Amino acid sequence: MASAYPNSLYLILLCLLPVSVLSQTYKNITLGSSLTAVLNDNSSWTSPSGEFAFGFQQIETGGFLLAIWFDNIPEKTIVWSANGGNLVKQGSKVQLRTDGQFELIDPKGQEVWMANLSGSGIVSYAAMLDTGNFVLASQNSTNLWESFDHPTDTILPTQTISIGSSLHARYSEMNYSSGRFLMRLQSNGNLTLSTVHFPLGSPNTDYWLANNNGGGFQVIFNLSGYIYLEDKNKSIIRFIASIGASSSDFYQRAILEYDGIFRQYVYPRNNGVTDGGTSGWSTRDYVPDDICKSITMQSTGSGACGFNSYCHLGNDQRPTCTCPPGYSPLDPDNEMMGCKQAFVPQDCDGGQDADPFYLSELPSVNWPGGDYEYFSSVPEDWCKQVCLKDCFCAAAIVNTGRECWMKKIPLSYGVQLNDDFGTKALIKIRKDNSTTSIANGLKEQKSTLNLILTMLLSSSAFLNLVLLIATLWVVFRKRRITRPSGEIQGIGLRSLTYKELEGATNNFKEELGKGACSTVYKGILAIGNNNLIAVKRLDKMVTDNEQEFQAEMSAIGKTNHKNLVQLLGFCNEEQHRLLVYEYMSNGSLASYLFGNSRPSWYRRTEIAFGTARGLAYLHEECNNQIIHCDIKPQNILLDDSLTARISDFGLAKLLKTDQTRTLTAIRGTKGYVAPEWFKSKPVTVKVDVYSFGILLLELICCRKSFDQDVDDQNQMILADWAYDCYEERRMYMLVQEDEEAIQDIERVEKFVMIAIWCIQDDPLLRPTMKRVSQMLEGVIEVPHPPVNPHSTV
Ligand SMILES: *[C@@H]1O[C@H](CO)[C@@H](O)[C@H](O)[C@H]1NC(C)=O
Ligand SMILES: *[C@@H]1O[C@H](CO)[C@@H](O)[C@H](O)[C@H]1NC(C)=O
Ligand SMILES: *[C@@H]1O[C@H](CO)[C@@H](O)[C@H](O)[C@H]1NC(C)=O
Ligand SMILES: *[C@@H]1O[C@H](CO)[C@@H](O)[C@H](O)[C@H]1NC(C)=O
Ligand SMILES: *[C@@H]1O[C@H](CO)[C@@H](O)[C@H](O)[C@H]1NC(C)=O
Ligand SMILES: *[C@@H]1O[C@H](CO)[C@@H](O)[C@H](O)[C@H]1NC(C)=O
Ligand SMILES: *[C@@H]1O[C@H](CO)[C@@H](O)[C@H](O)[C@H]1NC(C)=O
Ligand SMILES: CC(=O)N[C@H]1CO[C@H](CO)[C@@H](O)[C@@H]1O
Ligand SMILES: CC(=O)N[C@H]1CO[C@H](CO)[C@@H](O)[C@@H]1O
Repeated sequence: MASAYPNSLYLILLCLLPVSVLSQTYKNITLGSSLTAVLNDNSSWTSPSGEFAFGFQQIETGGFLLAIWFDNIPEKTIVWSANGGNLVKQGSKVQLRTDGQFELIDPKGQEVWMANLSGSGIVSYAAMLDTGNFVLASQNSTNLWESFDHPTDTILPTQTISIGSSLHARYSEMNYSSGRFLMRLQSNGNLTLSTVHFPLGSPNTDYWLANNNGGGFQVIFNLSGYIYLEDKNKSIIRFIASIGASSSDFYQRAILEYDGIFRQYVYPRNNGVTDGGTSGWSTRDYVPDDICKSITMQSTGSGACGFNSYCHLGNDQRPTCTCPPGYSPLDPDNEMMGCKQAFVPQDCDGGQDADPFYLSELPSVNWPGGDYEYFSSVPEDWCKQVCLKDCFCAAAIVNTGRECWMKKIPLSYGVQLNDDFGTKALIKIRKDNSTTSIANGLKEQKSTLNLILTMLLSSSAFLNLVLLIATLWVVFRKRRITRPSGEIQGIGLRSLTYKELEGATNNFKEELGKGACSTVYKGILAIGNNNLIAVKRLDKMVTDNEQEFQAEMSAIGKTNHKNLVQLLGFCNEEQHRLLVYEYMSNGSLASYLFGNSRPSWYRRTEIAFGTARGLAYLHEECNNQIIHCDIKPQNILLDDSLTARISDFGLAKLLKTDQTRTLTAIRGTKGYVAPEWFKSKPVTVKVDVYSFGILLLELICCRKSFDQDVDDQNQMILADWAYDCYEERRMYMLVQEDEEAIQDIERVEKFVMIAIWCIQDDPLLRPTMKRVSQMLEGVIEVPHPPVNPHSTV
């Protein structure tokens, strides 16, 4: 690769740098060595520290991958492979031949893969290095081949991507064949992510661009966990992962995943020591932010998801591909691969027999690709009739602007929108199939009722009866005795009946928690990605305005962030107001933090990062700014992977406490409430910053903000004590007996400084949550906080 470019000398020097540093630690693999793929045998060549191994990994029954993986962790995560989609059978062999060629052969002796040596010289040994680089070197230790120069989908610290190099996403999580996405540093110096003309690997559409004006020379992944594009002068053009993590504390990797997102992952090296082994790989940073919206329509290709499906971001910010009603996944194991019609399509010879089909509505969904006809200024009903009668029409898209698009199969670039103009998709489905949705069933019932009414009205003999029925109808509608289940409000938010929730919670049997104006129950319901739900029953509601409630639900439903507990649905029926959330298996931060065993310092810092990011999102990034008003450990929940997820957001407005400022109506909880609540100052997002500051101190010290049982009176109020310790430069007092935190005392101090900034009496002095988040993560410096927080006005 080097010889093709004018700056080859520079490149060779760069390549040699890590080698010379590590050359003493080689464990040489000599000419004539080989490894054989054997079932349930993990013979491999490991690096001197044991961190990486090179050898065969069994991927499925009888299929082996020649790979490099992290060998010190139970997951054995693969970072490179030679034979990707072409798994080899048991008995295959990788050998360093005596003539210096390095090859993979199948049991019959046929060559499957061979290292393409560059430069002059003959290979005299091979070595698996501690960086994760596997090298073939000559007598004088010049590398003639290295796995770092031939990346598959992953890069590791000290690895670079140079001009002309690329990463290919795999087909699915466990299928190492080339997939649909590509990252490349082009010869014009632009770094891009693009879709490919699948199954070929050639690029189709760029969906992310690091730099617009060329000039890129190399992508660097350094030992501090920063990944950036730099120019020839070593100036940083753009950070790709800018959060950072020290390689001495974490195993790290960055991978272009099969869903098209480039993610940086970290894995604590001391995993399990203080944590009970609960952590694993966690995402540090990723691009692009929202792949569903980044991949825009082109003349060919399917978009972020496969054909006929549509894309939306899941709760964990991962794209989810969903089949429309009446369609089923092509590959049940890989939702990215698109959907097929699960019914017999309309027969164009069938005359005008449109009866066996109906249109199912998908609000806020659009497939920009697949148009074959467009009408403007037409009523929606007209559009529906045209689509039903037209055997080519698979779906119609309409909006409130009286526009109508006719779509043919396959539908492409499907996406769920959130700033729509009343856009909705109408999917044509055959009636006599079992896929008829509940929503549609109810719609039909309603139209039958309308039909009966019309019939009755046409006969004067039934006038009295008509009046009676009409009255009942009005009452029926007003009291909303039954609401159609499955109705979608905003984004994927379901409206549920009280009965359904009664059933799901087994008549509100298992109570998860109780607050001032609500009780939370555990339940089982097939909704969202999981079957477990948490149902929150609002006991006290200040607002009984129907529309306001709906509007609030739809606003909360539109928020979507990996550090928020996602609202999945709600029930608004007669006097019942219930909210349905994802179930969080690891309970609240309060029980985690103040429980019997102290969570590790690393875990606590991760929770601080997560909470800060979630709040920053609520304050600055989502469409309608949301002030939480009640940040406390009871409202921070922990999911399966112990990621912090903020719950109960968006309720402040519903409970109307932001307008009444009497002491009793303060929504916040004592100890976490910002001083301006008690004064006649406006309540802003800064009240959350205050509460976060208190929470951060609790995270640092693993104790409650107010604790009467301490020996020293001065330590009763955590905020005051922390300030004293900071002022007297005795940080270690705050984390006594916490070895891990003591080791990281500089960070402890930094966190305390941030907390002191957050709890300033003057809201204007408190930083924004975005800034707090950046300071916590070390992206920006933390200035020294002003004097004692309470001394300001
Ligand atoms: C091996 O490398 C040469 C030159 O670097 C290139 O022309 C050739 O296509 C490569 N072969 C394979 C199989 O990659
Ligand atoms: C190693 O040997 C090759 C020829 O075999 C030569 O081209 C190269 O410059 C040598 N490298 C070093 C570092 O001596
Ligand atoms: C590995 O092989 C090279 C070349 O033969 C030699 O210079 C070096 O000392 C060897 N290293 C070890 C640890 O055996
Ligand atoms: C992986 O996906 C490719 C492409 O669809 C397919 O041809 C291949 O059979 C799959 N491999 C495995 C092991 O499932
Ligand atoms: C890529 O780089 C070139 C300059 O080398 C520039 O002209 C072009 O506009 C850049 N952008 C894209 C999207 O290719
Ligand atoms: C990695 O890059 C970041 C950002 O440029 C820098 O602050 C840090 O010192 C670098 N670390 C190493 C080990 O080079
Ligand atoms: C890189 O450095 C050279 C010479 O020092 C200078 O002429 C050039 O403008 C610099 N390029 C960039 C992108 O800064
Ligand atoms: C033959 C061999 O090395 N087997 C090992 C494979 O890995 C497991 C777990 O790492 C070991 O328990 C086996 O001994
Ligand atoms: C989902 C479903 O039941 N699809 C069926 C629709 O009807 C055709 C034949 O009429 C079946 O082949 C599909 O499996």
